[in-house]
Amino acid sequence: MSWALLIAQIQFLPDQASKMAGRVDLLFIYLIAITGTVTLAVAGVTLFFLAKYRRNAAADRSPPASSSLPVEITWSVIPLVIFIALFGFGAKIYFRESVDPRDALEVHVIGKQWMWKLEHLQGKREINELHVPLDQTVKLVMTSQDVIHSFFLPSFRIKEDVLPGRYTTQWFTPQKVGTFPIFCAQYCGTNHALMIGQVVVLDAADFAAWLRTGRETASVAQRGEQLFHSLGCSGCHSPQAAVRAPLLEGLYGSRVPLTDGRIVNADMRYIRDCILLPKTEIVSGFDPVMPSFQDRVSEDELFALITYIKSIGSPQPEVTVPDR
Ligand code: HEC
Ligand SMILES: [Cu+2]
Repeated sequence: MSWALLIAQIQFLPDQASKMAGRVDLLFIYLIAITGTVTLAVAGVTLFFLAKYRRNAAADRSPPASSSLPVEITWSVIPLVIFIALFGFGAKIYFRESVDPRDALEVHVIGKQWMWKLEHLQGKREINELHVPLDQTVKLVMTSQDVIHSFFLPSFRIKEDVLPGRYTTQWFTPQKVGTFPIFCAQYCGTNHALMIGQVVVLDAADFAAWLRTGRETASVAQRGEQLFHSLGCSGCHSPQAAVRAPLLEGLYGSRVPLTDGRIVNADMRYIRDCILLPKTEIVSGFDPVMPSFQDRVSEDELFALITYIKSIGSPQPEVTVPDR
């Protein structure tokens, strides 16, 4: 490869493929500019004094005059403003990213050694590849079925840890048609470096066509409903059941009083824990008779059950404020 070609390949930053990318880059450049300026200034002054006060130079070595208040104030206030601005800028982006968007396409992500399994709510599944439509906000709900991974989409300026036993979310709005890399950014064992893939951004029509390809699959909610029957959930959670258990219609997004006096948001975390750790949060007024399904359901079955419970969920909007 010639030098010109090699240099043409060097990019200071990855593609800006999401709406957030420009803002993140601006913050990054601001940070580099400030720290670069300070570094150069300190190095410059150091070199200047090295030369000025070198041995045998005819410089004035008498102790300095007493300090000057205006100088002290100037060099305290100006850096303060510069660094507070940095904080404000970063906080603004952070808060924007932390609030879950409404009306987003939900995609489930399961990390495992050493691949990414992705699932669209319509039921379509992918491995190491994520197809998304242009200009549509995509919300990722992620978990791991083994160790800690990290879902990293550099072109969308998104990186989030993917943890066993927990759901983490991230979202982005693709702004450019094309393919962009997926990496795992958390060392997760031998083949960590091979845990890569690509995001394929299609325009709306191409995306709709892509969704129709392949064989017809049940939606995630439909699979959840089947599981709800085959695992015996419906044996307790139905009006005809002999056991007294709460009905799950309208549960998602509501607030649930527990026997210990707490009131919790019925979000994905809560429903997941109800299924795996039923003894930790007992709904007020019910007996703790629900068995744990800890080793009986896989991560994608959990997604399906929760999506089904969501689908029979609440008329009110989804709870977006976390418990903490
Ligand atoms: C043996 C009967 C029984 C079975 C089987 C059962 N549950 Fe339960 N479930 C209960 C009872 C009783 C409660 C209320 C007490 C508690 O919180 O543990 C409950 C609570 C829940 C809650 C919290 C409800 C609320 O109003 O906050 C969820 C969610 C739930 N179960 C889901 C499931 C799912 C999904 C399955 C199947 C994988 C399942 N349950 C299987 C008896 C059962
Ligand atoms: Cu990994």
